[in-house]
Amino acid sequence: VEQKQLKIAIICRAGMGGSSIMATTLAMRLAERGHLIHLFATKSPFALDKAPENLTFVKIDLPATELLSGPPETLATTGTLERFAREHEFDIIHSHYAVPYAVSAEIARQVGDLKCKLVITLHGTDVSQLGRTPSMRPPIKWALKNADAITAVSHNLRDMALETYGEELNIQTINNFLVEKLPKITPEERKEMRASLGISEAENVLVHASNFRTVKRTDDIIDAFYRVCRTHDAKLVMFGDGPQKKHCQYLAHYLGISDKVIFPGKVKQCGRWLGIGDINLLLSAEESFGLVLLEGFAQNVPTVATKVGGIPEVVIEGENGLLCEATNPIDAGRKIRCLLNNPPKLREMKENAPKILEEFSEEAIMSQYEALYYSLVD
Ligand code: GMT
Repeated sequence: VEQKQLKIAIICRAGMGGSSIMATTLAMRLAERGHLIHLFATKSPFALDKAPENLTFVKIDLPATELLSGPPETLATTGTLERFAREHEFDIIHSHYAVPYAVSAEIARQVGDLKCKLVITLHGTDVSQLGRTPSMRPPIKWALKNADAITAVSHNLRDMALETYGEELNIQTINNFLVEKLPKITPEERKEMRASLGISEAENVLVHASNFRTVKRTDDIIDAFYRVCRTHDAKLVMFGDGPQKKHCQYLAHYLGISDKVIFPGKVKQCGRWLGIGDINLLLSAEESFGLVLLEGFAQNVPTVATKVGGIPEVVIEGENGLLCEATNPIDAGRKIRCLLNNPPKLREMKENAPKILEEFSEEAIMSQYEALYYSLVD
């Protein structure tokens, strides 16, 4: 049976980050499946390369005001959504990241007396940090209570959300997925990409990619690497940019390892760049999922990652990585050395790394979202 075409509004953060990649890719794939999609963000999301025919990007205009301390994003999103929802009669509004989009969407429904259903996907700090902030929790909880469906990107995040916002909520886990369009780098490309950063084929390379927010504990990465350097010849490549980057550069300099730590900044197709590495480091203090781990696995790069949040749902100890204690660079350094000291084990883990990706395929996860939408509108 032919399934009904759905009219869906998706709202996402425009800046660098996993939630934006997930929401944008979801929007593109749904449009490719024949649904009519409007994607809302304050600027064109970086993962939106070429919009398919059924996808319209809507820029949320943030009015400049000298009166307030920042642009009123919540209201601008509300007003834009409400206007488009009336005109296009959306079946569903799907907010990615609860703050402020879940709240904006629920206000839009009430302001415009809209009949559309509301789906909210929780991504991480909208629970772990903002959910625990007294000024934020009540309005977010209000939107969650009124939503027709709530999803969280890992079981751990779902459990934390129930604890934070109330056990009475019905929250289902729909995991993140690997964006499959990036082909694996070839050995020749790996050689060239390494050479472009001054790294030879034989060197041990540790990689990291993030937005350098405090929660990523990028300074722990430098500290752990410093400990590895005492016994091993290696390089560390830290892709991305963000608030802690300068501090990391200073720390590498202070520890006398700045010639071994490379900061290429933001790179296109970051997932492919991870393929130059032997181990992908993610030492976050908290992490609801860790999309970057899937990107590494797709390039046969296992990980040393902290045992926090949803990371243990993605990292199978000894198969695609090793887990270490959070905020403990000594432990992280030990785990990295353990892999570098055992090349056959590291080789085996590189081969095994992509196995877990079957669970997190685009096809599997897209079908779960589509099934959820149909369960709400049928
Ligand atoms: O929650 C955040 O801090 C931002 C958010 C983002 O926009 O990327 O990151 C979260 O969502 C990603 C996609 O679901 C997850 O892969 C990240 O693990 C998660 N970050 C944290 O939990 C710190």
